[in-house]
Amino acid sequence: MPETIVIKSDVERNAEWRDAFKDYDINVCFWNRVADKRLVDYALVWKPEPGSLRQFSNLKIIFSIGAGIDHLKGSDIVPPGIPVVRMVETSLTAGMVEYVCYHALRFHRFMPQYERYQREQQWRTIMPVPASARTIGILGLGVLGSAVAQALKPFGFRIAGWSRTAKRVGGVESYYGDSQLNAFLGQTDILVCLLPLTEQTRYILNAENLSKLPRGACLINAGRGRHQVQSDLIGLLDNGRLGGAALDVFEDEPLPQHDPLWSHPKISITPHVASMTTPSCGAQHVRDNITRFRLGKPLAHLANMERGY
Ligand code: NDP
Ligand code: OXD
Repeated sequence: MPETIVIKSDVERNAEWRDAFKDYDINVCFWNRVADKRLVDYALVWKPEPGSLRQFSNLKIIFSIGAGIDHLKGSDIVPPGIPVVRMVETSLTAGMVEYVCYHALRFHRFMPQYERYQREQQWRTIMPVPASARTIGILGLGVLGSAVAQALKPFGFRIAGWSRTAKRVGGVESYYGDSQLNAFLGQTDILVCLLPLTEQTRYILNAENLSKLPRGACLINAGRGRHQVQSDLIGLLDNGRLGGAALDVFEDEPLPQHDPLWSHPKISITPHVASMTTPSCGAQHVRDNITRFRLGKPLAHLANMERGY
């Protein structure tokens, strides 16, 4: 009898997910529509309720629909002993590369200022800065951070990355650990956050750290909303310490109607869409891992739940 995977995604994408598994030897069923819970072997989920995965007593692997696994942290979400695999797939990476490159180039070429001049019907020139005179610093040099670094390199920027452990990514200066954070921030003109949300990284984008950036530096946060202290950010933008911010993620999502971030003139907002898993590519990653599991091979992109990513 074929194995079964249960999927908890946005319902509008169910048909796409079903299609993406159709040539694979597996039954697909959807959340709240499982006939026999004991027959579920795998779960592919985004934000399951605490206790809800416990209903599948024979679960073998939990797959996160997203790259981040912070939605699976917290008591009684992942039943003890069940491995968690994070999402790593080509279209998710490509989407993040597009989002970050777009905003980095937008800040580099003073587009927020030119958009304001246009609204004010002002014909004004800002002297260009060559890419070679700008440093883009990426917090988190993992799957997404490294891909972004490689994509930005050909423009001629100086690229630096900060991670927990030292990295060798071609043409990227590696900074690592808490002791090198200040040196990394001190020379970063455009700061990109692609960290996972963990106890160590929570509120890392606070006034103390952001004040170490050169005056007028810009921030792109596509990691998680709880990386940034929103009131600190507004203060630094208002007093000119920061030149602008592109934010895709927020402490509370959806961003509340009356949040001051919505109307801040130096902030550009997107509703957590920097990148998204595409069912066809995401299913390929899940299928490859299930095949590895069936053959007794180690799983790829296994999350370390203790470490938090
Ligand atoms: P990875 O696990 O591949 O990379 C994480 C990176 O962060 C690693 O380089 C790791 O260092 C570094 N890191 C973790 N903790 C610390 C720390 N305490 N100090 C310094 N560095 C640290 O993750 P991905 O690149 O795949 O994804 C990153 C995040 O992007 C996700 O967790 C998610 O929050 C976010 N995301 C947002 C999306 C959006 O649409 N806004 C879409 C997809 C992802 P090391 O390698 O040395 O351990
Ligand atoms: C993710 C996300 O983690 O979309 O993949 O936020």
